[in-house]
Amino acid sequence: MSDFKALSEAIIKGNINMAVAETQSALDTGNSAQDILDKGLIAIMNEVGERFSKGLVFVPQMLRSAKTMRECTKLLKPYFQEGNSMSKGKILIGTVKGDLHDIGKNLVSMMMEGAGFTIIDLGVDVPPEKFVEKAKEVAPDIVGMSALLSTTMPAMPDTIEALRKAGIRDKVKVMIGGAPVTEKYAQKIGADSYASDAGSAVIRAKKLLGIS
Ligand code: B1M
Repeated sequence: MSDFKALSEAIIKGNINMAVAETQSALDTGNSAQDILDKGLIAIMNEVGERFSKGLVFVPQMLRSAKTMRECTKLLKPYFQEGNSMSKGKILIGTVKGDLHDIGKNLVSMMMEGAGFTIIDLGVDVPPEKFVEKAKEVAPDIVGMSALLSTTMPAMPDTIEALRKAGIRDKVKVMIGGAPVTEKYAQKIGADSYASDAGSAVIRAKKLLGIS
């Protein structure tokens, strides 16, 4: 099985063509899509983050690596389809106000979709009132929020409060996630569920809605 060295190099350099070719080659040589995602793409983005913390790469390079990773995940999408069935539920998802990170949110959406949920994706930098407006319109089963910055995490309780003020808090379940978010934080702000990664987000969403 691959050590994903060439893939890692391509993503760090932001070489989309090479990274996509390496992802395809990893699939062709028998690596599972889950391993490519966890041991390859996500591990490499963590490495990019560490390099950024050390001042070895800067925002434009980080952005390029993110774009490269996004292209690679497209190849993995078909492998996370659980088969065609009726929608298991509606999930309204977005990255919270002030936050532009969307790779994690997109992976969660991809896995949820693969598991049979209908996804309504509000994108990034979503203010509480936008979550409320769309939730009123589409009546989701779950409102999902993602935050990658410690400075944007407070937008999560703000959104929960906005849902409460709009009178729809008890009509939806709230799930949160993102690298700085914890189970403890979810409990503190009154979210119904927390997931540390895209795979467990699916498991937790099913549990929230009583689906096995
Ligand atoms: Co940013 N960034 N960034 N960045 N960035 C981090 C998050 C950081 C940890 C890097 C570092 O310093 N080591 C740091 C945050 C520190 C902190 O607050 N704790 C940071 C910073 C500081 C910044 C800026 C402030 C930098 C600057 O401008 N000086 C700036 C902020 C911009 C803004 O948002 N307003 C910034 C900008 C960017 C880019 C735009 C360049 C780019 C994002 C591009 C994009 O997303 N389209 C970027 C990137 C790529 C990163 C790192 C390197 C990678 C993030 C990522 O995609 N990880 C990141 C370092 C790191 O995380 N190690 C970093 C891979 C992804 C699969 O993981 O998103 O955690 P993650 O998602 C996981 C789980 O968390 C979970 O499932 C996912 C899949 O398993 N999950 C959920 C996520 N959402 C969920 C929702 C759920 C359930 C589970 O339920 C609804």
